[in-house]
Amino acid sequence: MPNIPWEKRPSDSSNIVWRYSKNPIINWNPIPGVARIFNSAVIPHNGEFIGIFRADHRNGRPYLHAGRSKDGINWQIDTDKINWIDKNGNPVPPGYAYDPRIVKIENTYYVTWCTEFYGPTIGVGMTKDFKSFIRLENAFLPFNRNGVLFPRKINGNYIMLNRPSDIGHTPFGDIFLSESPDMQYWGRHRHVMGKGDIGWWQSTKIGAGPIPIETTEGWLLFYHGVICTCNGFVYSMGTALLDINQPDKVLYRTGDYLLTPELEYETVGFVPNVVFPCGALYDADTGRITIYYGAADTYTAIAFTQVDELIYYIKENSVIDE
Ligand code: BMA
Repeated sequence: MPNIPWEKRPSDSSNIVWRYSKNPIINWNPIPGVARIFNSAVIPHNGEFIGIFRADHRNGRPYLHAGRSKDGINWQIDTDKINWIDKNGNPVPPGYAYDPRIVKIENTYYVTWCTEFYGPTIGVGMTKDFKSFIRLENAFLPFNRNGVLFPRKINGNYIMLNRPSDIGHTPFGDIFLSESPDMQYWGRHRHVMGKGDIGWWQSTKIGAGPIPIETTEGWLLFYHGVICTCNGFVYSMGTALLDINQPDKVLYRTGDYLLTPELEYETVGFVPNVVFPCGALYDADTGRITIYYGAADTYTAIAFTQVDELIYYIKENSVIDE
């Protein structure tokens, strides 16, 4: 994907991850009836890009909308939410839906998100053409959030990172991994990594972010980490490398965040102080990575990094706290 969004690191910056100078790329009231679009996921498609967006409607409830872009920055987002159907073509009632991820596995696009099922858990759906969207079984019992599939089967099974949680705002949380032979039955649950005092920014809870990126050094994972301050939660972004064949094994993990709320669109908004990555584009030839993140539960923003520099950084600064 040579045409993924890209901007050079500013000459006065030595950050491993740097923000797009024209952030945010999606602002307040982006389409009729929708107040805010954030925490959203993107994927390459026919030389262009498709996004699955978390759109908080003016009634306050979040739904998923599809969108298209030639450059990954300017988006045409459908004004209608995605209407899921079941395998027999019958409409599935739209519950709330938030924090989507999208991945292509063997010619099928899978979407996972936080769905309504007697409380939040992980919904799963698929599409081949972005016209009909078929709802599959929910992956887990309530309560669970941050369901993130790997982009290929590992040892014959689909693998999903996930974060057991509660029905509220969850003052705890580690990243687990579950396996499925058929995208229906999930089991062989494993603990991947915990919140930790290795960095106070991730001391309350953590959750997987974009689809893990396969590299020669392991699965590159971006995740969010949360601290509970006297003014509430603050969401930052960290990174880790997981073993290629046994991805519940953490090889390296940084103690410092890569991105934390600093700029106005991250610190001021519907929920202040949130940086929440849900999508990433990777060009293997140049090593460029574009990360899509929600800012302050209000905006969509992007940031950039270079894979070889990032991996070097993770290895040099690794602090494992398992
Ligand atoms: C989490 C999710 C995210 C949100 C975050 C901060 O529990 O609801 O969608 O970005 O809280 O409000």
